[in-house]
Amino acid sequence: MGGETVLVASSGGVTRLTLNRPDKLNAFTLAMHAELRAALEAAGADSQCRVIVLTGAGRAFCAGQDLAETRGGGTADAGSRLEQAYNPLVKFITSLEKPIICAVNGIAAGAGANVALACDIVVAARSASFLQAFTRIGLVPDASGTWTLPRLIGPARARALTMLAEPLPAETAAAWGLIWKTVDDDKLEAEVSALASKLAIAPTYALGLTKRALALSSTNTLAQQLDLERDLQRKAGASPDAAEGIRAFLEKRAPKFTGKSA
Ligand code: T3D
Repeated sequence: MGGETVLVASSGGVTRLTLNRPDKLNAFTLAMHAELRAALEAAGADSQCRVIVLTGAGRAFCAGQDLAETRGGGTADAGSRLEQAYNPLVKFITSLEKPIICAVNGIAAGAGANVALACDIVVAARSASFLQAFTRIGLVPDASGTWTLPRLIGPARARALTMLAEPLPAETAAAWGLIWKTVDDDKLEAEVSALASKLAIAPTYALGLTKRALALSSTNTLAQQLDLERDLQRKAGASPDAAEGIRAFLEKRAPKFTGKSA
């Protein structure tokens, strides 16, 4: 299923989206953006889908913007592509109240790195790397890199990473807290499938509210965040999954979550 540039496969509550321009290291074209957005929106609206996995075909995850398309389209207003394609993509990924796992199967460069880092749980193959390639070609980091990097790894590392534009090995990325973990290349598929299967039977509604709370914490004061936690706990506490989770605990059995809000 899906289009030419994004493959879509759904099974057991998991929707897997594969960026599919392996000859060009899955660099983003406007066509790929459109297919990815359509696939993400469909997964978001699909009540059967409880977790999304984003990965790349071939030896790379994604090499960022397709620079041949950039040159072909003229460089007069590089900001307009962000406005039309990258910014809505990052906003969609970060505000979707379902978990998104990024399986970084190889190099993630430019906006490809930052789209990966916008996902909720990032697992990388040990041979993968993250490259803030932008300043190599006279551009500034985008797709939320200047927001995400200092928050995840601190300003000193964010400055060096973006200004030197050197590849960061996946293992260092994990050691710095930029991503969740690395696994041996031949274990990536199995590791991500296991995580996705676990999340596919988790209380999706509570996961979505958790994602919202963590996102808002970056701008909230402690007092605002405490109020938010109270409000979200009120919603989660009234959900059938909370009733089931507590009942299952007391009955000493595994819970059967539906993922629904009511
Ligand atoms: O104007 C705007 O749109 C603003 C938005 C900007 C967002 C951005 O993402 S800017 C950053 C764009 N990305 C880059 O600058 C990275 C460019 N790629 C590379 O530096 C290298 O390809 C890598 C370090 C990622 C990997 O190097 P390597 O040696 O393993 O592979 P390669 O030989 O360079 O690439 C293989 C093929 O993919 C090659 O095509 P060919 O010659 O075999 O037909 C190469 O041209 C193509 N490719 C790789 N990255 C891109 C690309 N083609 C178009 N755009 C790319 N970004």
